[in-house]
Amino acid sequence: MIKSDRVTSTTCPYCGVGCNLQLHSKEEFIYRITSPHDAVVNQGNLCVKGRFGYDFMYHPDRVTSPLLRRQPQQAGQRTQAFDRSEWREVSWDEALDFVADRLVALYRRDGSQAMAVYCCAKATNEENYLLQKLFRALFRTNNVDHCTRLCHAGSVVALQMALGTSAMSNTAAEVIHSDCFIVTGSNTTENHPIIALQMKEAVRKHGANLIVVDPRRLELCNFATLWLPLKPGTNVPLFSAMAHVIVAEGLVNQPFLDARTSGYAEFARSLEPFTPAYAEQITGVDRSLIVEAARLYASARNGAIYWGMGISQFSNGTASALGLIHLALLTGHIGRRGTGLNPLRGQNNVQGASDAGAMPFHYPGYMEVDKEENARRWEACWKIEPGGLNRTRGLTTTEILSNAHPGGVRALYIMGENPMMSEPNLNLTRQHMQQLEFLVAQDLFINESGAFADVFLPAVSWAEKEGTFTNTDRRVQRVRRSIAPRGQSRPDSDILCDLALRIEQRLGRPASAGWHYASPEAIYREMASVAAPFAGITYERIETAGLQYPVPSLDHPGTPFLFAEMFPAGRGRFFPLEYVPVAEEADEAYPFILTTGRLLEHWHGGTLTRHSQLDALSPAPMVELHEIDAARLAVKDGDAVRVTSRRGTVLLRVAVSPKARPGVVFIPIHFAEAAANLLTIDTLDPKAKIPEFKACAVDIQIASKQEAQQLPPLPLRGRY
Ligand SMILES: Nc1nc2c(c(=O)[nH]1)N[C@H]1C(S)=C(S)[C@@H](COP(=O)(O)OP(=O)(O)OC[C@H]3O[C@@H](n4cnc5c(=O)[nH]c(N)nc54)[C@H](O)[C@@H]3O)O[C@H]1N2
Ligand SMILES: Nc1nc2c(c(=O)[nH]1)N[C@H]1C(S)=C(S)[C@@H](COP(=O)(O)OP(=O)(O)OC[C@H]3O[C@@H](n4cnc5c(=O)[nH]c(N)nc54)[C@H](O)[C@@H]3O)O[C@H]1N2
Ligand code: SF4
Ligand SMILES: [Mo]
Repeated sequence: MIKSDRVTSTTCPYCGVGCNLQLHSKEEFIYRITSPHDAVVNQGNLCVKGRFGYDFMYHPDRVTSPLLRRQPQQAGQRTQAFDRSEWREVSWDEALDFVADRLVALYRRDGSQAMAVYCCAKATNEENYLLQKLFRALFRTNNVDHCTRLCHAGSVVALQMALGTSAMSNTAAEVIHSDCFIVTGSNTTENHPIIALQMKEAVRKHGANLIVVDPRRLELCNFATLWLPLKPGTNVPLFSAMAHVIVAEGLVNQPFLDARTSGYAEFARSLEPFTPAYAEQITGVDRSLIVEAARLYASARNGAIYWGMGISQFSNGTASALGLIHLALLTGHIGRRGTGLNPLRGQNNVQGASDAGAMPFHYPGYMEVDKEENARRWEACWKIEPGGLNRTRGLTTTEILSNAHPGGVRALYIMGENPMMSEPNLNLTRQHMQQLEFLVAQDLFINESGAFADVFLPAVSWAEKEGTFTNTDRRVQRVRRSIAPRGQSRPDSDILCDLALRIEQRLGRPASAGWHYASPEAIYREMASVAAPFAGITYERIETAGLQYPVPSLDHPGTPFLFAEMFPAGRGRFFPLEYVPVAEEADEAYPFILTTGRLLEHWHGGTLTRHSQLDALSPAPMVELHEIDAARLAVKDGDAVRVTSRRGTVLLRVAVSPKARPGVVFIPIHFAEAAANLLTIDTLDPKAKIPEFKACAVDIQIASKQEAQQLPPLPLRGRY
């Protein structure tokens, strides 16, 4: 019988903007996505991914029954299996018993340090809460992390150091209340498209001055008052020179400095060498532009800063983010509407996964794992004996894999991540993956990492489950089920509770009743009962529109902007900076700087978007070059080239682009057949442990005719 059409209100599964979606479905088929004009976040606007990128759910490659590898895998000799014939379909009981047996056996043999988990910034808050609870409460390990490590880790560490907290301080839509805003290291048009619309509105309708600081000539430059095209990796001298100008010209906000900051005098002294002339030498940006940008931002009534991966993904990522924080502290452009320090969060729920404790240093609510009182509170909540939880900080994402060897990490559980595309230096990452003794993948597809697994557990997409996502401006929003799970696939939360009970039984722990939840909301409320910022959030309160945490009590209205009165750390702190160049500069053998990033139509390793109609819009790997470089190499648009670094090589087509800067080439990260991370360097920021994804040295050679024939033609896409 044909049921009538349903319309289900939910939240977009792609980026951190968190647009409201209405899924139109008939029976178990979603046939259209729209958004209402009164949607708080996006006012009815959607980008191409939110509107058309949902059909991956129905792709024949999607796995909808549990799978075990036919050929048992051994540490050191693990292989990749994409072909379904290499797997055996099994029942959920067989799959989960197998996972529980193997995990418990390895835990008994090698202890908690041998266990590790990657949580999932695409899954819900509730699911991430459960997964970290499972590993912390049952395996007593803090080796819990997720893709935030590869993303805003530098920003998070810097914000924690300077202010004592790390989320975006203001609401993105407040940009229309700024009279000057800086966008740096963020290709907002392609990666946070709806926020980019609001930025353009701020310029065109409200007359704001936009300052773009980015090596590439981004689409937003068309709206900018100033564009500072810096050389990749030189954020620290650029922002320190702006600070130098602000101090030297007396543009500081003295009352704010006196009342709300500490360490200014020493910091001001440390700025002396960072003259605009010195910065021009290093960054390649004309000194007059640096001076003008500093004046424009400092003399604004409400100045704001928005930033992305071009700040944090460097071995000097923490210092780069501190450079921006200093500008806000010097000028007092923080703590009011239309101001702020705004690291644009990437994945739909990377903010939420971090909030829910998917981190090696923090329980849910950013409660440090090495503080006794925090451990005590979670022990009480999880009904664990006092002293039972591990008080030692765990390994980060990158450290988990590099510690995959006998005596180190032996078992890895991956819920919805793809390190074999997203980690740097993939040839090395592959060796690490092979060293694991046991690997579980819980996903919708067998991606490049799941192909190494012993067991595959089929999860459902966002449209087949209930829960919450938290967007980039700390807004907790509902995710609702529109259609039934495909095949035997199950929501991550179901899989995890079922598995946890089987593990508890094997560990001989008394059945704790800690894994029977009446609803996803019951999971959320358990987390909110200990994690103070979420105490006032209930599903009823976010029925029609989300709430921005902190929401400390049930009658609190939520917090659109932070720091009106003070910083969580008390005073905002300055940290004198040194300029440390990137690990690998261009040289004779590798004469170009490679920078990597994203395209509008695709998502990371492509697991979702390349199984969607979106792939037709951008089906081919490519390298963007400036016309001067194209002439130097004697190549033209569409020619096939080989790009090689000290670590690997890829084959792709040339896209001569007005966005490129001479000497700097750009490769998008979405294409497994020419994975950008075969080239990137695995140097880490010492504090945040984030890899240097945004700069390494490469060489470019014209490909042979045979090689060229392997590549599809470039799409006729509009270039943004
Ligand atoms: N379509 C699409 N949207 C996405 C994603 C996706 O995969 N596809 N991913 C999401 C995720 S997880 C994230 S984290 C965000 C990322 O969103 P962005 O931060 O916008 O990501 P990138 O494309 O990596 O671009 C970063 C920018 O940094 C610039 N850059 C490079 N070097 C430097 C430098 O030294 N200094 C400065 N100031 N800039 C530099 C690059 O030119 C580029 O414009 O996007 C989210 N949105
Ligand atoms: N060179 C280079 N490398 C980079 C970057 C860069 O700019 N340059 N950016 C880095 C950044 S910022 C990030 S965030 C990382 C991203 O790195 P990852 O998080 O590893 O990448 P994704 O491709 O988003 O992986 C998400 C996986 O989750 C699955 N999935 C989706 N929904 C669900 C769900 O509900 N449940 C489950 N169980 N699975 C689900 C998808 O099928 C997919 O396999 O990449 C990093 N790597
Ligand atoms: S801007 Fe982000 S949240 Fe909005 S529709 Fe596009 S991908 Fe989805
Ligand atoms: Mo990210």
